[in-house]
Amino acid sequence: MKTWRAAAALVLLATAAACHRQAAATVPVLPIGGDFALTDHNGQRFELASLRGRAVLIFFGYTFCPDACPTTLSKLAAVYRKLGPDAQRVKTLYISVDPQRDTPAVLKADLSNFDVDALGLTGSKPEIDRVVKAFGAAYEIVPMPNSAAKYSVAHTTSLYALDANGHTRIEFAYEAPVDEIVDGLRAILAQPATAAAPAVVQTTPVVHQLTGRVLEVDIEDARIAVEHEPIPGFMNAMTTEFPVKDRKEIEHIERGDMVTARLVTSGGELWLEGITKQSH
Ligand SMILES: [Cu+2]
Repeated sequence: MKTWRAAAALVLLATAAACHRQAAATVPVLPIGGDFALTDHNGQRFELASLRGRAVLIFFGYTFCPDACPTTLSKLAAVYRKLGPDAQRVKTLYISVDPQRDTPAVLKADLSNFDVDALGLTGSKPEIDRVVKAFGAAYEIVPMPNSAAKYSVAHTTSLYALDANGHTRIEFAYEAPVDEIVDGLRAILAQPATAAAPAVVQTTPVVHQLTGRVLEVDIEDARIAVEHEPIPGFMNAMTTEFPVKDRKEIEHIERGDMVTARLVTSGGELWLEGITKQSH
């Protein structure tokens, strides 16, 4: 069983309303995040607390990422341009969920391609998993035996904005446009200081809808590989191997079938259930 360290999108759902309220006078503190320490792209120990006084953007990803991460970094370059003088008050943290490949040097080289005031962060897997979980993010190593890269990493794509006290204020969806992020940051920078402490992430099950084509069925291990469509806020379109809750559900499934299923994340794990063959 692959280990999932977070119940991802519950927080997304719970905070969607908050995102729309960001233009109001008060931007609520979200019950996710909290202080952490990792290793920065210069090989130095980094503590979030060292950024008190600045707004902070955080996202999780990896430098081998073919799509979401470079797209986010390009968008952030536009955010920084648009912020003008306020840009100096905003630091971006790019936290790797692929510490095996993302050494500090690799992160530093990757970030040099983008005009973003960003620090790449890595660490041991337990250190990273702790932060992933605290933000209600998630990732999954996806083996790709036939590819030179050997594996890819499916990961959540939210962008978290923290205030000058390190409290998480806004969770932006991957699709959030530049203006929404700029406006959100300005609202955060205008907030009065607060001493409210971030609470703990909940682990209530979260359900996503998955649609895709089955590439492999492994009834014995109760797993199927699915080439699936994008799962908004959670995963890009890609091939992912999923455990299934009940192997009986895949006894009638064959390679090549189009299926829909519920993708459930809960208490640090994920699985498929309600697997249904689509009629053509
Ligand atoms: Cu990515």
